[in-house]
Amino acid sequence: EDGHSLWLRNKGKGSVNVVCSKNSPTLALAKQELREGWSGNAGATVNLILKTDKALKADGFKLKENQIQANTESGILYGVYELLRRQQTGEVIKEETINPSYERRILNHWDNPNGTIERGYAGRSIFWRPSKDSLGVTEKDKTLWTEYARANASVGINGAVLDNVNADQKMLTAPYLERVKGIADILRPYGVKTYLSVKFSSPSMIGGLKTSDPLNPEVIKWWKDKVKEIYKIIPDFGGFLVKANSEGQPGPQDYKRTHADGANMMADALKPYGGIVMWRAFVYSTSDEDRAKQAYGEFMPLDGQFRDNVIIQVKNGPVDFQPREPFSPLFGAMKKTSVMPEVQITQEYLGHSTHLVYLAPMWEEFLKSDTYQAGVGSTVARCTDGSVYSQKHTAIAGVSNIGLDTNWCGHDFAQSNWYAFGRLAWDNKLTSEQIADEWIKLTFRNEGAESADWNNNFLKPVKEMMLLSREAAVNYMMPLGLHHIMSANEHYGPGPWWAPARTRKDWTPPYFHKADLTGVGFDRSKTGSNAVSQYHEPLASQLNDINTCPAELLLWFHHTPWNFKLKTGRTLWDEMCYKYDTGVKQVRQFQKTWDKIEPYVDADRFTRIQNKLRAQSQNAQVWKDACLLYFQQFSKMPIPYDIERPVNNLDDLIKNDMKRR
Ligand code: BDP
Repeated sequence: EDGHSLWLRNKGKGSVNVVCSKNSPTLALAKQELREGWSGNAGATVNLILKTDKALKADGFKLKENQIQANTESGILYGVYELLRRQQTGEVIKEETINPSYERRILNHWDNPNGTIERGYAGRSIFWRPSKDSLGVTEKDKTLWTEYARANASVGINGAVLDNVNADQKMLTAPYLERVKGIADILRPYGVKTYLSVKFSSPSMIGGLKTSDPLNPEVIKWWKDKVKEIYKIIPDFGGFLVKANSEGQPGPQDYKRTHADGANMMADALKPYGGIVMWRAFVYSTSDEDRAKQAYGEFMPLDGQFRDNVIIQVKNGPVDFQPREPFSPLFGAMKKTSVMPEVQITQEYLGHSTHLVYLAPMWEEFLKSDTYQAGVGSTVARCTDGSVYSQKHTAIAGVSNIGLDTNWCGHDFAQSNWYAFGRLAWDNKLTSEQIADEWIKLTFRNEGAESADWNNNFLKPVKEMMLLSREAAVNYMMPLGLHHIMSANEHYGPGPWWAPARTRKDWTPPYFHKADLTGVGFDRSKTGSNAVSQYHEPLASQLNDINTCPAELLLWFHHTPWNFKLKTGRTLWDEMCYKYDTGVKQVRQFQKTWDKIEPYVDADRFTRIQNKLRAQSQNAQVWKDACLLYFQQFSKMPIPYDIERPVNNLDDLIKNDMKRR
């Protein structure tokens, strides 16, 4: 059991007649899936009906027990996957109209043309290989890409950006575009569009021009020609993703132009073909300004200046995919511009593919956050899916966690995060509980599993473990609003001490935790950096007041005295100690839970996951010891005596951390 089959392991138990008047590659797949996966009434007939229906969006469908109706072929395919999933998980199948929350549900692959993956923890790229190897598409490539496309389609993902946001100009040269075409041809029948991250300075780097100034006529022409060349070979190409003037990447500001100038220039080139530009708002400079405030500061003045085929892609939090952040204040605030959320599926800051961390609770918390920007109930979900503001295009992106590892994601449970991203992108109102339930059933329930027994002794405890796992990680890594205190560069272990004089301050943990003898935390209140003012009332005031700011974000917004009394009755220092300790205990409990389910799972997956949980336990202990012993130098208070003592020395932890650099 190598985990390669993901959540797609159920073979159908019955026969079915599929009636469909049309044929096409996509419809052929829909029929094949039904025949191979059918576990409804044996001998039943299912009608697949393509028909224009105003109640349905592009990928939506009407579902009945024996019928799927859609406007588009991909709608039919999604209907088939929905029907089969419900059969397999025992969910009711009643007459329903089902539309996706977002028009575009996209994976961002941070894959480099040489086959490495930035922040990838599951092997090398499935799309790209070391440059000494040919770019030719092999049968093996095709098989893998087909499996990849099918997995995506089964959860509703309909787009893939094939290369890193730190883009390589090579990607827009003919040999690479030829391979992109090869990939697109395989993904197409599954309804998955291809997109590319592009380097803003491509015209000067590969086009022989002297500039990449977005207002220069030759540059404009270069992009138009390049786009034409792409659509000639990939007629359904999705568009560009651009990281500009961010972390050293080139951009329009290099030519004293704005983000809008840059994005619009590309949007105009893509417009005739229906392509879009996803322009990232992940920007911050070395200014003394609070890093958490900068994206808002740069993009808000541009609201309303973007073409309607530009979508501003905003990370869920204002800093950078930390275990817990408040939502980025840009959500809901940009009212005249399309905005799309970007979440990170790959666990850059959450234990890579060693820690079991189910991320749906984090995304659910984020999507359900109320921005108040258009009154109560203006959740991030509703502000981005077209419910609150009319947007020409809606989208959501997740930074992929897959690679060439046989089980795709490195950790068998990390597959649940790929699955969950797709499901939430399809329906941003789903609960993480529902998604975990589905995923466990599809991934672990064997043919013979006796229901009540399996439900009580496998499904229930494993689901509980998954649902607790994100909070556990927050507890043992960065509780109470702490953020960005990880070890530098690799972003795996703890590193609250790291602050070499030469390094940009806003890359070092002390910039973010600001621990001193008086307290700990970043003062973003009105008397501090005033980041709170970027939020809408009543949230701004709630966050601004140390007494009403939610405890889980306390140190994000307030430099808090060590002896500050929390609602729990404990001082901040004691609370911090208990949080770290709880995190360690939770992982120890996960180990017990997992050992106990041994009779219900194959030996391969059992052992793999057992080993990973051991490593996670050790790591959690290191996080706890490192952070408590480090912060204790400032709090100068004892670790509450009912808590397990640290087992590592701070000096050793620091020495080991430095050695790894
Ligand atoms: C950070 C990553 C870096 C990415 C950057 C981004 O550490 O590798 O390039 O985000 O999203 O989280 O552009």
